[in-house]
This record gives sequence, structure tokens and C-alpha cells, in this order.
Amino acid sequence: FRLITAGESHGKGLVGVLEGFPSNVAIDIEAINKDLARRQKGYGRGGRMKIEKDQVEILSGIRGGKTLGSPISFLIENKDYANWEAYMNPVAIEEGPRRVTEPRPGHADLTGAMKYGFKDIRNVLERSSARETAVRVALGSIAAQLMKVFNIEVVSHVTAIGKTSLEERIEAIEKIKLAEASEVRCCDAAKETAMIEEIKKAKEEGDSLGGIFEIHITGAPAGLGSYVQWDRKLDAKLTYALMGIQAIKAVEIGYGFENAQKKGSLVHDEIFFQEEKGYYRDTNHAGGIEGGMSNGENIVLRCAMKPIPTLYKPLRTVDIDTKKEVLATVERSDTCAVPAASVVGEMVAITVIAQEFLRKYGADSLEEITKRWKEC
Ligand code: EPS
Repeated sequence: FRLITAGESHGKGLVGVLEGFPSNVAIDIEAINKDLARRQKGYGRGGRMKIEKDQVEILSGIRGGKTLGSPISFLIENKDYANWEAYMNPVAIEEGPRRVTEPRPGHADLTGAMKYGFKDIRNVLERSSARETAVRVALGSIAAQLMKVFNIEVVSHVTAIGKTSLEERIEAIEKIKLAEASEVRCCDAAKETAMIEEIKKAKEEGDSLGGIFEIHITGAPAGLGSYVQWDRKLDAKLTYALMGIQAIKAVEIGYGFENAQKKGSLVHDEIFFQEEKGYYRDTNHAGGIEGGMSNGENIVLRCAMKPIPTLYKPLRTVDIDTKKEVLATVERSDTCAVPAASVVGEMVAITVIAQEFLRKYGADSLEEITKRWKEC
């Protein structure tokens, strides 16, 4: 299936379209709304999240709680549009008051305005905003509901914010799930406190913070993706999609960077077999992907998010009207959105897994897919 998202941050709303999704899949709309609410949480978010209460309004493709195989489309309303109508109306706007001419270093602002020929940077920031990730969460939540039928699930947790990071990698899914109750999605209570302190301090200083989150996918069968062509590799597809999330600057599969500094004998996961289990490994340094294919172990992905470029203590930049040195625009913003990005990452990753799953097992109806899945 393919996906498309639309919508400006302070426009009327956000729209998602999912085309090629199979029929007869039961969709719980409240579960989508729950995932949207998970994305809105997180210590370090700004004032905007107090205004919004993201919910999907399904426009097509689902009837009586089941997918039709036709394009699924939905709307997520921007409640803040009520405050922005005069500046964001599609027909006529009040020019001037909300015009932005001081591009923020690290943001799409300057290059976006140059590329599309804008004299108002607002035209760029409205779409480059991470508000768009709400749509990708809703799309991913639909994909996740399909994957759950086949016992494939996704979890995530934050492993670092600013200078605070977990000392060890955690592989136990039950432990990772504890992150759900944390304000920063961190499953270690001491680190959670330190992360919150760092965010508080950054906020006081008018600064922002990035961090790292980890995604674990359980239950994926061996053989998603393929080794036969570079652009069919599962790791290539996952990293492509995850790098498409705003502010993500690096993605690692399993112990990718650590493995690079070890001998092969310490890196590669030995293969075992048991009648009841089939093939399995006792270690998972590969992060569940070998030769561009899932190998049946948990798929482990780590993403690094840069600090948000909107600063209350702005950096130097150049005004696009005068070409004089000025301080960058100060827009209302979040101090840290790593916990929110962790939820987005989950949903983006499970979307890719669902796409590859359907490529392997068929994509018309749930019944057909189930039959193929049982046969393989
Ligand atoms: C964002 C700036 C803030 C964030 C926003 C992303 O919005 P505003 O400018 O309205 O205060 O809250 O994130 C969301 C709206 C969201 O839903 O995640 C930005 O510039 O990227």
C-alpha cells in the first residue's frame, strides 16, 4: 500500500490517505485516537499540545468498522486553526502580522523559501512542521492493527535525552513496555528524573534538546524484505522511512555502530534449531535483519533526533528582506519532542513492516493473507 499526508500546522487540518490496504480488516478507531494521544504526550512539549486533542474523522475506506480495500482517508482537525484563520485561510489572508523573514538555523526555513520562491517563510514552516507526524501515527496505527492479527507488535522507548542516557541496552520487551508510563518514555526511573531535569534546565535557558529512541518489533516472520535488489532490503526501507521523520538524523539497525568495532566472531549471531521453536539465535546483535531480510528475531532500530531548531534564545541569522544580521524568529515551540518522536518512530516502522508483510503474503483480503501466512 502507499501513503500520502497533507496539511499545514496551523491550517484547517491534516489529511491522510492509505491506498492498497486489504479488505475485511477490523479497525478500532478509538485505538487510532489512543495512539494519537500517545504522540501528544511527553515532558518538554510546548503550549500547542494543550490546544489540540487529535482525533481522526474517517472519510472513506472503512464501513461498519471494517476496511473495504478502497482508499482509506481521514481528517485530523487543527483546533488551533480558529486562532490562525486570518493568516491561514485558503482564499484571503491578512498579510503582515504573521510573516516570517528571519530563518531559524537548522530548520527548513531558508532553503525552503529559496527553493519555492517565497518571501514569507511561514509558507515553509507550516508544512515542514512536525505536526504532520500526527498523520503518520494514524496511518501507522491502522497498519499496526493489521499486524496485530499476525502477532506482530511494536514498542519503543527513549534511551537518551541530552546528556542523560541509559548505561546499557535493554532487550527485554516487558522492561521496555514500562516506558509507556513514563513522561519521557524512559523505563529507568533514575534516568527519567535526570532527563526531566535536563529538559527543565534547557527550557529555562531558552534552549532545546535532542535524544535517542529505540524501536523493537516482535513477531515478524523471517523473510520480509529481500537480498535480491538493493532497494528491496528491509533495513534500507526501514531507515528510509525513519529518516523521513522530522529532525531524525541517524538510524542504526541492531548494534550497527558497536559491531563495526568488534571482530566478526563476537558480532554474528549463532544459529540454533529446536523442533518447537524452529531456527533461532541466542543473541541479536544484527537487530533481527540479515541480508536485507527479517530473520525471525526481534527487529531493533535506534534513531537519533537533533535538538529542535526553534529556540527561545535564538541564534544569529540573516533577514531575507534586508540581508542584515538578526536573531532568528522565535516561534512557540517544544523544548524536547523525543518522547513524541519515539511514538512516531514506532508507527512509521510498523507501517513498513506491514507493507513488506503484504508484499510477501498478498494484499487483497484478510482471509487471503491469512491463508497464505498459515501455508508458509
Ligand atoms: C512545531 C512547533 C510547535 C509544536 C509542533 C511542531 O507548534 P506551534 O508552532 O503551533 O506551537 O507543538 O508540533 C505539533 C503541533 C504537533 O502536533 O506535534 C514545529 O515547528 O515543528
